[in-house]
Amino acid sequence: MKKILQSLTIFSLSAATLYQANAHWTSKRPDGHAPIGVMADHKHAKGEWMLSYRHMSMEMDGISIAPGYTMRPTEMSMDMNMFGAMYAQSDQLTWMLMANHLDNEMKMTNGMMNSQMQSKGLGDLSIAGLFDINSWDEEALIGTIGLSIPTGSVDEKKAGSTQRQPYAMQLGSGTLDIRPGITYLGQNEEYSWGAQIAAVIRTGTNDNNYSLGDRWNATAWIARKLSNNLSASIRLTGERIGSIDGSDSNIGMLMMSPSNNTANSGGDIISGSGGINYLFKNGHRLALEYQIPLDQDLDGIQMERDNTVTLGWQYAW
Ligand SMILES: [Cu+2]
Repeated sequence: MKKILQSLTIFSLSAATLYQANAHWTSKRPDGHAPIGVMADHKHAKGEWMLSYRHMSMEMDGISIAPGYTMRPTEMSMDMNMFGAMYAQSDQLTWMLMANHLDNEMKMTNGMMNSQMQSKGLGDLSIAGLFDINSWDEEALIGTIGLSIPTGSVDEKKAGSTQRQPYAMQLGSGTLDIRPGITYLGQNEEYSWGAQIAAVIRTGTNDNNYSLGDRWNATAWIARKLSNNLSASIRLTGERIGSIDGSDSNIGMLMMSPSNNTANSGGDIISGSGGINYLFKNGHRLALEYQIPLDQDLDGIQMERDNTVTLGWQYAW
C-alpha cells in the first residue's frame, strides 16, 4: 500500500511538473516570437528589455507601359534598417520604440534616356504600448496602441533641382499617425500560431498639402518548433493601402510620370511568406523571412510589389 501511495505521489508530481512546463504561453522558444516580418507581436515579463535590428529589403517591378506619361519608373528598391527597443513596465504593459533608416532608389526612362533618383535618411519614429487583453493557458490576446511621429522627411528633392521626388520616394508620412493593433497568439508543444490586425491611421495633412492613405494589414501564421533552437513558419498577409489625399504641387507635372500622380496610389496586396527563427542558448535570436506577393490589385498605373526579404536580430534580457 505504501509503495502504491509513493508511486502515485511521484506520478502526480511529475504530471504536475509536465503540465506546468506547457501550461502557459511562453516567448522562450524559437517560435515564441512571430515571423520576423511581424512587428509588435509579443510582450515581455516585468523588467525585461529587448533590443532588435531588422534589415528589410523590398523590390518593386517597373512599369512597362504608361500611356500618356512622358516617363515611367523601370525599377525601385527600398532598403530599411529598423532599430527597436522594448521594455516591460509590468507583466501587463510593454513599451516599444522603433526608429528606421531608409534608402530608396528609383530608375526611370523616357524611352530614350534613363535616369535615377535616390533618397535616404531617417524615417518616422514610432512609440507604442502593448497590453494584455486576455490570456488563457496556451493562448494570449494583446492590444497595441502606437503613435508614429513624423521625423522622416517629405522634402526629398531631385538631384540638382528644387523639385521634390515622387511620393513613394519620400522618407516619412509628414503626419502624426495612430497605429492600433490586436494580436492573437497560441501555442502547443510542437506548434505555435498567431494572427494580427494592425492599422496606420493618418491624422491631418502634412506641410506639403497631402496625407498618405491609411494602411490596414491582416496577417496569420503557423510555425513549427523543429528543435529547442529552430522553428519554421508560413504566413499569409492581406494589405489594404488607401490612396493619397491632396497633392504636393512641387512634385512635378502629373503627366511627367505615373509616380507624380496621386490617382496612381492605393490598392490591395495579398502575399505569402516563409521564415525561420533561431534562438541561441544565450538568448540571442536570428530570423529570416521571405515574402512574395500572390495577388495585387493596385489603383491606376503603379509599380507592382516584388519580393521582400527581412533579416532580424533580437536580444532580450
Ligand atoms: Cu520583444
